Amino acid sequence: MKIVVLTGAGISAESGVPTFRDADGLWEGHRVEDVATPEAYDVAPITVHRFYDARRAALATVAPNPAHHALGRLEGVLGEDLFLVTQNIDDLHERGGSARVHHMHGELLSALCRACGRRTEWREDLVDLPPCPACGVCELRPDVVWFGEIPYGMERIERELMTADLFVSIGTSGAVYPAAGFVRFARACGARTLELNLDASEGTPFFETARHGRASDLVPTWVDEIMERLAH
Ligand code: BJW
Repeated sequence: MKIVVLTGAGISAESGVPTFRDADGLWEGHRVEDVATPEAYDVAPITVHRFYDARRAALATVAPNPAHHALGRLEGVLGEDLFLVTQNIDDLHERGGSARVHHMHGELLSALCRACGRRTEWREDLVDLPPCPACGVCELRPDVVWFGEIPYGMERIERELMTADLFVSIGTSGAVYPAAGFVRFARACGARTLELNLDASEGTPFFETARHGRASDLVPTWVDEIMERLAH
């Protein structure tokens, strides 16, 4: 059985990483257009760097929760028959045991050089405008995908969706495209579809089945069900 799992901010919420569109979301203290577009970065790079530097530093204070660990267990059983694509830029899936994670919106622990295009693993602040280790130019930006930019690896994602038997969406509001369109694409290609989310989302009507509750409860239960099915 080939499974594609899409995750969003809701899977990391119980680890203490704020979501984007809930009441205490990330954009509460920062207007989206101040931090999440390339145009905003051009106007105020230091503001944007401070925002992402703070989030990068906060990663050290959080840990994966049972939902991340459950997906790590599932990969251990399914191997390449599981494709995990996340909109999240944190590293909680990796720390939860998932070795192959497709970060379609980039990664906090990576810097992108605007001069040479090289992506470099990065754990320090960027606010002091350090030089790119590859070309030496001081044009490093957060390696994340902002509005108006093309998410990473779309062709690969489409290929995986086309061959999926099951598409599962976990902890995402279904408000941001192209990820919000995956459920319809997967369905059109013949996959079954399941939503696991805290409550009804914009995407809920497009799923065959939806279960609502906390990811730390829903995901381990669902993974146990799949493992049970695979064992028989
Ligand atoms: C729990 C829980 C718990 C809480 N347990 N659940 C008009 C129509 C269609 C599209 C567009 C349009 N106008 C513009 C567009 C395109 C635009 C877009 O979608 N805009 C919308 C606002 C309409 N998209 C883009 O520009 C994208 N690029 C693009 O389209 O390029 C063109 C192209 C595509 C493909 C091929 C070729 C060309 C880029 C989008 C980039 C998004 N970037 C961000 C920032 C990343 C960096 C960062 O993290 O700072 O990505 S925005 C932000 O939203 C972030 C997230 O990944 C993304 C999605 O948010 P997510 O994960 O869903 O979080 P929330 O907070 O919204 O939801 C959390 C959910 O969890 C909620 O439902 C809760 O209930 C739930 N939850 N606790 C389970 N404990």
